[in-house]
Amino acid sequence: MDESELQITPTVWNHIDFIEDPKNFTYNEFFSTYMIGNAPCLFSSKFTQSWGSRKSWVTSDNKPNWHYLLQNFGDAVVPVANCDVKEYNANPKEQIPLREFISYWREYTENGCQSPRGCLYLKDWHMTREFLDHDVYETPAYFSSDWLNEYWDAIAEDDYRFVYMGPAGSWTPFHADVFRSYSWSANICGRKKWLLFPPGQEEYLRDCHGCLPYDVTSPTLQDANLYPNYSRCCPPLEVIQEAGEIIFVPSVWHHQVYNMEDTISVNHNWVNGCNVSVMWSFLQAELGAVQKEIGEWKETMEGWDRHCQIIMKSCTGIDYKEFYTFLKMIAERRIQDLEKGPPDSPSEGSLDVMVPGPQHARFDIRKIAEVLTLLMSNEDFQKLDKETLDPPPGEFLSRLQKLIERKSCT
Ligand SMILES: O=C(O)CCC(=O)C(=O)O
Ligand SMILES: [Fe+2]
Repeated sequence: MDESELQITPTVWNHIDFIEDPKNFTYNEFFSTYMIGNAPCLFSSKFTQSWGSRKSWVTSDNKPNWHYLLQNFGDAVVPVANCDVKEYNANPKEQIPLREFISYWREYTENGCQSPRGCLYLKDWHMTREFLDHDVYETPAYFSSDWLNEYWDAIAEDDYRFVYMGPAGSWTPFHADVFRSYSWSANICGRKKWLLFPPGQEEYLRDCHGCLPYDVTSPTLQDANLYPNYSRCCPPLEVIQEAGEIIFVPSVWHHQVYNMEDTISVNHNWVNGCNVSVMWSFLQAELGAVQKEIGEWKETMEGWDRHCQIIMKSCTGIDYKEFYTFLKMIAERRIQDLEKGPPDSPSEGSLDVMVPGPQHARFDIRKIAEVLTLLMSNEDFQKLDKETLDPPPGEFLSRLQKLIERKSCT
């Protein structure tokens, strides 16, 4: 599956599957129907019932437990966006203590959702990284094949695990997720409204300059001079997510999100063998955009290709060399897992287990070999300084291919 294949998924979605019972929903089902199928779904609150945060962060009337949050995390400095101010299709952010955000929030609510500071939204707080020993939530096993967090945890640089907290009316503008990853998002308390567009529909939402909108509900989209293809766009899939429920947002599904009441959520972005080729398509598009931007210097600037990679890294968070390192690290870890010994779990021959096992490791290796093959045939990748790629990609790929033949990965 790559981005071009995603374009031909059905366009009209007016329904989201609701997964009611954890006992009747296997990893295999999630893997094949939702991750491979790149289709959204909504998990019932039974899936989050045992989480510490569902108890201690919420009062008996289902509101945020200010007292608990202040006592445990009040001094933490958190990123806060102003939903009333638009800055390049996003909202400007500031860093303030959680204590200050909560006192703002309480005042905002008491004043009928008004404040001279505007509507503030705490978002993208790397809370679990800061408070490792707190019982907040457990990542459901369905989302456990997560190469992004596995890689960034290992190099101890970053992670893609976030906490969001916002009053009724706070919202997230139209976007698709980082690296075109999957996302799961669970409401600890409160409700959200999601407007979801299947891959490809965003092309009809571009304005006459080719830019995507900030707010897909804005009446300006009806102006055919400004948004010439808007009338061809299907209506969004609208999903109301209740307290405790988890939404799965597939790759490249653009979305806009509203908090309908005081809401706290946790979310992870993740990539694995099912969508890594989508990430690779995205990285090529990002490099293409950089190359276009500084195209006029191509003939005169020494090391133009190297500069494009540097700019890409600073805008996108990753360059081609790091993407190779990322694939290599995940593959090496899977090889190690397989070498640890003969498979001892009943998972052999089946993906119908809750923890990724040997079958999954082999699937991962096969997918990495596929993307590595694409990477090696890419002109811009071929231009990278080979000395810095260790082991050389050709050598690494043939090692993977030998392993695949030997283990006859399916
Ligand atoms: O909850 C929000 O405001 C945005 C969340 C989001 O965009 C995501 O989980 O991908
Ligand atoms: Fe998102």
